[in-house]
Amino acid sequence: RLLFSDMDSSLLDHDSYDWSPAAMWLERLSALGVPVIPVTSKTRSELLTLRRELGLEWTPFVAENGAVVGLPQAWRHARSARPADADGLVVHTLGIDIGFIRQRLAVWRERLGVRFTPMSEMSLERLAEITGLAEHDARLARMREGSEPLIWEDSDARLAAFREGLAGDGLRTVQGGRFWHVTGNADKGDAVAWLIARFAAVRGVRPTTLALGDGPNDVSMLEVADRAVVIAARHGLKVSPAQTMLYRTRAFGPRGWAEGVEYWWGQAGAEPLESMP
Ligand code: 2M8
Ligand code: MG
Repeated sequence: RLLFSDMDSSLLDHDSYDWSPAAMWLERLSALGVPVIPVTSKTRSELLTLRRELGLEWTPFVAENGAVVGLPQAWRHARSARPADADGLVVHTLGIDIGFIRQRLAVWRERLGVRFTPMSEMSLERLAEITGLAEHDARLARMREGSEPLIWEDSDARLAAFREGLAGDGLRTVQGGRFWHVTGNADKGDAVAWLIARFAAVRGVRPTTLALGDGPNDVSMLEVADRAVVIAARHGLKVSPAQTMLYRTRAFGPRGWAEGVEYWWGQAGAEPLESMP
């Protein structure tokens, strides 16, 4: 089995970034060898720290909404010639270079005369204030490789024109809890499908998969998994995946996360972990 999970407002509390209500499940899944795979808007730099704290150094991760995938040793093809980096990871970039994204953002800002602030133009203090991250963590959030978050400061109608313009450049815009994220042609769903195929190729079996998320940027990932959980959130954004095996939690954040895993894989769930071969 594989579990794919969004981080912000899902496994991590929206404001405090705490995950203690989900800690029991994390320990249990680790003990059973079920990989919990972070699939997030966060950067590779943020994840290198976070996965250590979560005890997930042995699992792959998807950063920047699908633009960056990190693979630990066990997930690599035996004949792969690609060398691991200093963290023991092989990193695949499925998206587009950040330089191109920033260049096109500047072009569309000029052309349409729209107002927005990309993360790269925010001071560290401002970013820390908006996100509630400590300055050290805000610095890691700014180390983007394949996606640019921005705060939209203009009308909805102009947002539609802006998104259309970017789409013509092959760029996508997805909505997270606080930011709009501009990415290349890879989304969370593409990255998760890629990882499922990789697992099947390396292990020779198709895994049973569960995905959990709270935002519009999670929909593509929820649709790729066998079972899905939409975690309740205060943002009120529409999250409606075309996925029939879907559970919506009552609790928010990490409490909702534990509720969702319990629903599908708990003792009274559809596929209890006890039944694992
Ligand atoms: C950003 O991502 C979240 C995802 O929902 C958002 O859009 O609100 C990213 O910049 C990420 O790198 C950062 O850690 C996070 C902090 O809340 O915000
Ligand atoms: Mg989220």
